[in-house]
Amino acid sequence: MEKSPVSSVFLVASVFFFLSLFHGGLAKTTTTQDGSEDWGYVEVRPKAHMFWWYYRSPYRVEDRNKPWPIILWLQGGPGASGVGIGNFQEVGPLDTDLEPRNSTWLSKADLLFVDNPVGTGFSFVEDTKLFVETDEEAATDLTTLLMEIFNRNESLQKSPLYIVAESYGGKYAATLGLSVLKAVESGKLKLKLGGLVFIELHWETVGSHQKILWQFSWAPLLKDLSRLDTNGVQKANSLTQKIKQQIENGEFGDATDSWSDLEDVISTSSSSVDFYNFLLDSGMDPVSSTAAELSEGVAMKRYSRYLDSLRRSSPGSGRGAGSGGDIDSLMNGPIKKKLKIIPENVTWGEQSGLVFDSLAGDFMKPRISEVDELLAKGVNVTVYNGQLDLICATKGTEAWVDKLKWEGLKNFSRTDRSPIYCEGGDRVTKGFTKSYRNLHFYWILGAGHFVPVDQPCVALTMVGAITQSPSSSST
Ligand SMILES: *[C@@H]1O[C@H](CO)[C@@H](O)[C@H](O)[C@H]1NC(C)=O
Ligand SMILES: *[C@@H]1O[C@H](CO)[C@@H](O)[C@H](O)[C@H]1NC(C)=O
Ligand SMILES: *[C@@H]1O[C@H](CO)[C@@H](O)[C@H](O)[C@H]1NC(C)=O
Ligand SMILES: *[C@@H]1O[C@H](CO)[C@@H](O)[C@H](O)[C@H]1NC(C)=O
Ligand SMILES: CC(=O)N[C@H]1CO[C@H](CO)[C@@H](O)[C@@H]1O
Repeated sequence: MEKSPVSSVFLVASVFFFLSLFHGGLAKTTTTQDGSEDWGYVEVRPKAHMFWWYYRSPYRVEDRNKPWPIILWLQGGPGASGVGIGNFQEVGPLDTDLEPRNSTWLSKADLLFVDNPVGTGFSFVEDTKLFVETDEEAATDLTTLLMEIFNRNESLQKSPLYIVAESYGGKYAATLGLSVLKAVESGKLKLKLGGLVFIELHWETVGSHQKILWQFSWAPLLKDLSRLDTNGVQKANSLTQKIKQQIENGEFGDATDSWSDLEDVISTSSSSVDFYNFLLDSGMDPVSSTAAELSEGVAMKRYSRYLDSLRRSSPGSGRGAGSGGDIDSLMNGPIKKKLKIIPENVTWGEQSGLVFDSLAGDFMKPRISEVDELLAKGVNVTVYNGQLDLICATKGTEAWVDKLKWEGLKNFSRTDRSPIYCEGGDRVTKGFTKSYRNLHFYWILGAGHFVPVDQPCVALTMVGAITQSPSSSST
């Protein structure tokens, strides 16, 4: 893609102080010291309002050959809030205690968070008929949002946009990637697409006659890890057969329900293995249950248990934010107050059951042909996977990659991996990576599903490399 110098001119948002939002009168600024953050609603369709929040990096470097990148973060779910979870629990400038996060991805790029699709987080619809029912509809709404934000900000247009997704967000990324390319080609959208990055299209199915790779990988993997025995594997297998049959029959909604049953069976047989880190028990890892990247039924159960334990044991309770690290109180309290534009009757929730339900018919549908199309068009596609992730097990992701029809796949498979280390850290192997032409893969060691939370340092190194960020090192 064409490179152009980054202009330092950027439409400035106001500096916001958290003054008076904290008991004890403790004043804080956000870590974007130059104060450039901005947020708003875009009415993506009549009566459908999508919320976005943009942070301009205070670490911007001017480099003629390497424009400063922008990352659009897509949370999964479907229905999980990027503005809350991705921002405050994973990669944004502040954590849920409103303390600075030293591993924020802002040190490599500007960050754009969205509550996508409409109905998620602070986004809302004035009529429940307006929820999206397919990934394509979600992509169309997001493209409308990008037009609104990018078309009138010339400085933004000089930065390449990287779509970075976690979990179900990977499915959105594939459809959004194509939708953005189309809008750019037709002149409707003015931006440069830098590339796509995602993990874990774990609901992905590959053609009706092939295996459902991720779900099929759960039981054998857990058996190898001593977390399931043969009896447990047998119970899981009868459900995976059922899912396979339902997919073949095109019963995608039923397949989504069976997927949830499969999670339950595995959970019971394994004494509650954590789907986000197979070394842990459910609810033990720092984000999982609040992030609710789960089927709704299971999510709700674990979610309340996790929040209860958070309230009891939050290391942040009694500190500045007064939210005790509870993201729900944070978003509906100090953050809502700071943003000022959230309608009174819109309550932030980290996972919208209505949004999930509305997408249930699309949930199990594959997006691999979209990824093939993007690869054929020369778009850089990066897949990353945490070693300890179960719900999107690496085994499944690798099998998924093997099903690509992209002409470079054979050579990709033959290419050797290189070890990666944490930038500025010691020479401990933190993962591996390989690339062939525009397909890239990162294996991140010691990380579960929430890679930037479990391995913040190497995640930052990875994102700097993918976006070719001109920042020399992390801050
Ligand atoms: C893809 O990424 C590589 C670096 O990994 C870069 O050299 C190349 O320019 C990128 N291609 C596009 C089309 O952005
Ligand atoms: C962030 O801080 C922690 C401890 O305070 C430290 O171990 C870690 O190396 C720091 N990370 C970065 C990216 O500076
Ligand atoms: C909030 O209330 C207004 C009227 O005050 C109404 O028009 C709107 O639909 C409500 N929004 C939601 C999400 O309930
Ligand atoms: C694969 O690699 C071989 C050997 O380097 C090369 O001749 C061939 O053109 C490559 N094929 C593709 C499709 O990239
Ligand atoms: C994200 C961003 O900076 N948006 C700005 C784009 O330009 C308009 C018009 O000047 C501003 O209002 C936005 O804040």
